[in-house]
Amino acid sequence: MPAGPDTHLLLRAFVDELARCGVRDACTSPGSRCSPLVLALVRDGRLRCWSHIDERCSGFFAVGAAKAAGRPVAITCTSGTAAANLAPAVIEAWEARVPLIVMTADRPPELRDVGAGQAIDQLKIYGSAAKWFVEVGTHDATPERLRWMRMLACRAVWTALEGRPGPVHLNFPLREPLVPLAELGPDPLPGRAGGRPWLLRSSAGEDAAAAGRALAIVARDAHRPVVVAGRAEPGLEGLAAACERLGWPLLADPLSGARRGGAALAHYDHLLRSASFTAAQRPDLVIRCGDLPTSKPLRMWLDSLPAATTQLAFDPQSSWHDPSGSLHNMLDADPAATLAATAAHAPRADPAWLAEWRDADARAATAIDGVLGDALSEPRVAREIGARLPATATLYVASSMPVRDVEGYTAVRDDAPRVLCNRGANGIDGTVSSAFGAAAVSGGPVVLLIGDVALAHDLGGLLAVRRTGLALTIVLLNNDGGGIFEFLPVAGERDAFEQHIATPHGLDYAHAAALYGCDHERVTAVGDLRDALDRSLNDPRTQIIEVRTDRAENLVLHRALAAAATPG
Ligand SMILES: Cc1ncc(C[n+]2csc(CCOP(=O)(O)OP(=O)(O)O)c2C)c(N)n1
Ligand SMILES: [Mg+2]
Repeated sequence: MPAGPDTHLLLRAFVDELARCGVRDACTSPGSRCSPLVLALVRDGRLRCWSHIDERCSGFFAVGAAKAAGRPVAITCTSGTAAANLAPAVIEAWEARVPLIVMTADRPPELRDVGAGQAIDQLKIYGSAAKWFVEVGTHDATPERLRWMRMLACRAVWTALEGRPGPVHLNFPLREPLVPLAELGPDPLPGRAGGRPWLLRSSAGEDAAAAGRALAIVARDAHRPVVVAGRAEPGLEGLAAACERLGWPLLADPLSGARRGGAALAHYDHLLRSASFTAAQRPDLVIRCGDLPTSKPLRMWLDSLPAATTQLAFDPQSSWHDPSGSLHNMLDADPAATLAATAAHAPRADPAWLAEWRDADARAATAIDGVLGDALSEPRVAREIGARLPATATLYVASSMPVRDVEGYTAVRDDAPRVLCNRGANGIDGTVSSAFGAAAVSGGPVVLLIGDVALAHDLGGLLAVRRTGLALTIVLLNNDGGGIFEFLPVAGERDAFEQHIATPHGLDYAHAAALYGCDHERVTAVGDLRDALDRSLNDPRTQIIEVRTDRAENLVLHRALAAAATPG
């Protein structure tokens, strides 16, 4: 953390959240580097701070207190071997399933491994005995970072408690001056109203009916709820009917499986770019299911909603998807089952609320179709595939523009095919192999929509054609490089852009097809794409259906689409 009051503001917010989450006791031991942590714990006023000379005693005292109270105890120590002296207690806490919040002080990065005193490698120092490790880093006390700090403290407490309880370890690099040089002012980002934690995490267990009743209570005062559904496996198809019954707009990424039914909206990526639309359609409750969708306008919109707008996420797999720290509640419960149960208790929303969203969605669809016309462009291919594949098919989408175009341009469809994508780390690697893996276990045909760089990256994956006897339909969008980068500011850096970022390669994929024993066909018209798709879906061989596009034209087309489909 930097010098000045920032460190102390950030730590004050962190400790404030510990107290709001129910932490009542903290253990300290002496040192210089840890003084910001000690001061924050002592000065909060709500924690009983137990002082110990020896960190080993301090750690075991914390274990005893947490065990007896059944709630997490915070513990801090200074840098160096002090942190190592907590190891026996951290190990005991892990083995005995005792929740601890371990906050070690550390030297900042510039003072590590350069001969500065009392600096050892503290990163993951407790190894697998810590349930969760965070290198907190150094930050200015901006509202965004304060929000993150509050969320971090809540996550530390809930992580220590949930599932198998145990110790979590946060390592705090701290810079001098280690004491505040002036009175700390008011908090630039105060906590939630009513003393509530920034983020509450609760578990409904298997009881969807109970969760549904609880959600109906949360939704009771909401007149304008919105559901956001992102990637989930298994899919969230069941959300569609519940949202329809409730009259709640459902902003559904195709990767959620929920882009179906009378409440689903397909073109939120365009709608949410409009300041007038977002001002008019302001929700008073947001319910998030699955991962966060890729759409940047959607993410920015969620971040920009006022703090008073309750945002709740279903998170049964502990994904903690909340990069901006805007969630109020996380619920460890099945979203589709809970919303179905909610529909039994909550009244239907005013039909006008959903109708406004649907009308805007329909207008965006008409505008998109008008701009796309019948030319074979990248978004047109995504729209066509989304409309054409049978319900029995699986669409495997590559990262980069294919996943974005499928999100932005696939219409709502009740019999939509399943859509999968490697979005865990957003890599463009291994996509061909993953699609073959899906084909190995799927009853229906598997179609892979992939860019040229991603295909070049996993060309070796095509060996599965000969070695496994499996078949894919590969739709290759070949714009000779990473088309996505044309959208970024780096595209203006012409001296390095083409060669080092866009990476054109000039590969003729007909040769790759021949090498690996696939068919290859280049299509230039929508009708030809349809024919090629239909033929391939019934063919036991693997086809590469190639569509050549131009990166610069693709950028212009996307801008025209945004201009036409974004409400004025
Ligand atoms: C393994 C890996 N390396 C690098 C990247 C960075 N990256 C993101 S998109 C992209 C270009 C992808 O190009 P292409 O597959 O042709 O799709 P397009 O952008 O043209 O739609 C790259 C290199 C990544 N995501 N994963
Ligand atoms: Mg490309």
